[in-house]
Amino acid sequence: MKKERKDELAKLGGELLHTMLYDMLLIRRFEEKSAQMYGLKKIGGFCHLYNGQEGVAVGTAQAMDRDKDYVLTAYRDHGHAIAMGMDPKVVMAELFGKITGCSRGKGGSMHMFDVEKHFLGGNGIVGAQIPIATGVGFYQMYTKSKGATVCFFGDGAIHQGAFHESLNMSRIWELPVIYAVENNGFGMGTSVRRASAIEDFTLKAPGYDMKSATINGMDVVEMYSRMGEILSDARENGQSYLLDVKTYRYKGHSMSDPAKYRTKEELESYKQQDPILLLKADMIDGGYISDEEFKKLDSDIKVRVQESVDFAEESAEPALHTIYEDVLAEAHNG
Ligand SMILES: Cc1ncc(C[n+]2csc(CCOP(=O)(O)OP(=O)(O)O)c2C)c(N)n1
Repeated sequence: MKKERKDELAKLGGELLHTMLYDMLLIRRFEEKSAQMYGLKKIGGFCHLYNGQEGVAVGTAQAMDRDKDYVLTAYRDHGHAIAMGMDPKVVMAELFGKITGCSRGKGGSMHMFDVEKHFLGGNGIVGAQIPIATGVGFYQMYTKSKGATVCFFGDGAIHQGAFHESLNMSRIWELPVIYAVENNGFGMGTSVRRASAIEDFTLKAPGYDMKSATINGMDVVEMYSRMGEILSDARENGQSYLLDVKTYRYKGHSMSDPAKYRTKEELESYKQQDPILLLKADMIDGGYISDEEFKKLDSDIKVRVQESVDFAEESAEPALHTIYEDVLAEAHNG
C-alpha cells in the first residue's frame, strides 16, 4: 500500500473503517438474499439490486451529519436504507409485503422510507426525487437548519427536464443540495454512451454556475472523504453540487434482466475493483483486520441477514382494512 493511502486510512481511523466494511458487506449479503427470496417468489413486484454500488451509499452515509442532513434516491434503494441505519428486518419485511415493513408492506422494494433516519425514500419514477430533494433543500435554507440534502439518481435520469429546472432553482436560491449521479453506465439495457451526448456529467454544472466533482464510487474511502468536504461546503455556504460518481452494478437492471448487453470481461474488470474487496485488502495490509476476523464478520452478517428473512416470514400480511389507510395525509389544525 502506498504511503498516502496508508495515511488516509489512519486519518479515518479503525472504527470508521470497520463500520464501512461491515455496512457494505451487510448490504451485499442482504442483496444476495433478496435475489434468492425473489427466486422463491417471496418478494413480489419489481426488485432492483445494489450489488457493486455499496461504496457510494456507505461512504456518503458515514460522511453525513445524521441530525441535519437528508438522503433521497431512486428505486435501487435497499442499500441506501441500510446504510442510513434502517434495520434489515424492516427492509426485508417491506420486500415481503408484510405489515412490519417500513411502509407497512404497501410500498415494496422501491419504497423504503424512514423519516427518523433522515432517509426520504425510495422513488419508482425515474428522476422524481430530484425536485423533491430541491424542496427539502429549500426547507433547510428557509429554516436555516444548517443541514444539507444528498439526492442520488442514475445516469438515465439526468436528461429529464426536472433535473435542469431543479439545478437552476437550487443555484439561484443557494440551496444546500448535492445532486449525485450514481453513474453505473446503464439505464436499463441502454449504455450511457448511447443515451448521453457527453460522458462527463460534470460538464453540465457550469451551465448553472454550480460546483462539481467526479468521484470514484468503487472506493468507499474516496467517497467518504470527498463527500465530507462537499457536505461541509453545502452546509456552511449554501453550496449546491453536481457529482458524477463512477460506479457499476453487477446484476441486471432488475431481477427480470439477464444483462445480455454487456460482456463478461467488462463485468469481471469491475469486480476486480470491488469496493468491499478493495477496503478489505487495504485493512488487512494496514493491520486493521485479519483474514480470520473478516471471515467471522461475514458469517455474523449472514446470520443477521437470515434473521431478517425469518422476521419477514413470521410477520403478518397487512389486514384488508389497511388498504384504506395512508392514502390521504391527516389534517392538521392551523
Ligand atoms: C419517468 C419514468 N420513465 C421511465 C421509467 C422506466 N424505467 C425504470 S428504470 C429506468 C432506467 C433508469 O436508469 P438510471 O436512472 O440510470 O438508474 P439505474 O437503474 O442505472 O440505477 C427506466 C427508463 C420510469 N420508471 N419512470
